[in-house]
Amino acid sequence: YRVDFIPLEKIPVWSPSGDPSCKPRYKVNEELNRKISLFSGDITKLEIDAIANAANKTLLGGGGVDGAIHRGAGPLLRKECGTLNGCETGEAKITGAYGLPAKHVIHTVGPIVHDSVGEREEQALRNCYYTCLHTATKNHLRTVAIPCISTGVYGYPPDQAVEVALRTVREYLEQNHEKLDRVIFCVFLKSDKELYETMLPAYFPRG
Ligand code: AR6
Repeated sequence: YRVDFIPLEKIPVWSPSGDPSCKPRYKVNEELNRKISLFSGDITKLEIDAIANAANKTLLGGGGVDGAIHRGAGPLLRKECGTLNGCETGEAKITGAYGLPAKHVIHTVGPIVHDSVGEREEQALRNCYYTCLHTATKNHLRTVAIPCISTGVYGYPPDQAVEVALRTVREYLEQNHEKLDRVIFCVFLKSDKELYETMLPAYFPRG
């Protein structure tokens, strides 16, 4: 047991504070609202069923959140990743989490944005979120945290990525609410925390 591990019980369900700065885009659904959290910090500390990794196609490690996950998990993660034959953009592969407090890592590969976001990139990012949730439910995992995929080194504008993330999770939960207990949006930058706080009321409005 390590004191800096964060169990699910310590991660509050998201609840909006103050006036919503955004018009709702979906109906009020308190059941879904209770399944959402916004966690600001290091995803590798979360003691939950699965954390998603914003990896690259080799799955052999890298910088950013990928680097943090591999550092925390230790060399056995890289060893298992080496048996997976990589991963295509928009797809996901699941592994153990080894030295991390989570039970599994779901590795996904986001799109690289060169100049502006097109249909292809948006669809690929949507696929990342969808397939992470689908991989979790297929494996009977009920609590999952997802970082801001593609918005670091891969250059996806965070203000556009947040909409894809929230929309995809909302739609997935509407179809599969009985299969998941919690989806945690894990933000690392203050600017992303603010973006999510602004946009969450549009996708998960309160009654
Ligand atoms: N916990 C949560 N989020 C984090 C952490 C952490 N410990 N560290 C960084 N972030 P990035 P990408 C945030 O660049 O854009 C790697 O080299 C970060 O602030 O990690 O999908 C891979 O191997 C940002 O908001 O992922 C690939 O080559 C978000 O994670 C490439 O980067 C994603 O930033 C993938 O690029």
